[in-house]
Amino acid sequence: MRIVVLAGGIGGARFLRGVKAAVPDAEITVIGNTGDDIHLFGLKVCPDLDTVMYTLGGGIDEDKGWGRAGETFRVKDELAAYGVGPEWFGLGDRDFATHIVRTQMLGAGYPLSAVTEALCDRWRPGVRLIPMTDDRVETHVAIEEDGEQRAVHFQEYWVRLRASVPAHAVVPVGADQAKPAPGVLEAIADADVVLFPPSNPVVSIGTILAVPGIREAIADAGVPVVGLSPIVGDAPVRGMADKVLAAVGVESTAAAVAQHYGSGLLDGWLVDTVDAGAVAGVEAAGIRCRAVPLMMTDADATAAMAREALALAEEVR
Ligand code: GDP
Ligand code: FO1
Ligand code: CA
Repeated sequence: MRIVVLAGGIGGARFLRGVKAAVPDAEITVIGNTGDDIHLFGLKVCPDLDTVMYTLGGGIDEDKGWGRAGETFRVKDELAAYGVGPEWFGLGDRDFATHIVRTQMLGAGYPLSAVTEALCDRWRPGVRLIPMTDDRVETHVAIEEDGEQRAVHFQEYWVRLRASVPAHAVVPVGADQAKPAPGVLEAIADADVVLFPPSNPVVSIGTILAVPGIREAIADAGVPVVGLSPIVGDAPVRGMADKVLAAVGVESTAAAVAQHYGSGLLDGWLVDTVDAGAVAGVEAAGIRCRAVPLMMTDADATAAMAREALALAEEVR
């Protein structure tokens, strides 16, 4: 079975563990969000690609959900001693090596997709991980801080400001000019099913869908497209997705997220059992909907979510 999964960071990576466990012989292609990418200290950092790679490859810090296990921050401290920041972004010593290798290869002329493949040679994530594009895309957020309006990089909004200031718009800068990375459209066209994990609908999946051609390829693939809600009980399970949903005018409910994707894209939608009351409304909008447990508390619960998503895909096929 060929499964294509659009993935952000933590929500996508953890769900992918469930997909791997549920269908061990599946051929899984992950289209990763690169809108969170940032250049720091001359290095290219790809948080969501790395979160998927480390999580599936056994190198993730399980508590934080990002960065390397057993991490130290000596390089960061030394940089700070030179007065070189940003101090608000915690790049660890082990993680730095990944960004050095990536930046070196990019400098030698390899596209990000080839670099990602090379990094995965070490981590063996058990999926094919492809960035959504080889072109530079950076999500920026129009904010209001101290009475002034300005645009900041997504990481500054998310990590430094903790999404605590009003956001008026979320813009995937460069997406309109970006091309899907090699293999992305082919994987979608060859897929038996496309899954949207419980990733951030705006800055993870929304950004991937903003690359011209990807949304169209999914709609045209003629295969079931099934998503899982990252919103449970009208709030994100973790993080601040409610803030970026508000910025694009979408309510923080499982039903509103389904309707934001729309019946033109989504065939099936899973909501958590606490949101069972949302099922009828989603179905009225033309999207098959089921309420099942959606908390990725352990491996079994996560695999069960993947099985439910694939079962719903069979129902709508
Ligand atoms: P990020 O890039 O690291 O923010 O990760 P993603 O975009 O892939 O996923 C973030 C989303 O995952 C958040 O909006 C969370 O609500 C959602 N999430 C995290 N853990 C769970 C879980 O156990 N169940 C569900 N349904 N959603 C979750
Ligand atoms: N998230 C944080 O909240 N604080 C950090 O200091 C931080 C550092 C960091 C370093 C490498 C990396 O791959 C991810 C990192 N993240 C950090 C997570 C990252 O900002 C994610 O993009 C966001 O959490 C949303 O996806
Ligand atoms: Ca992300």
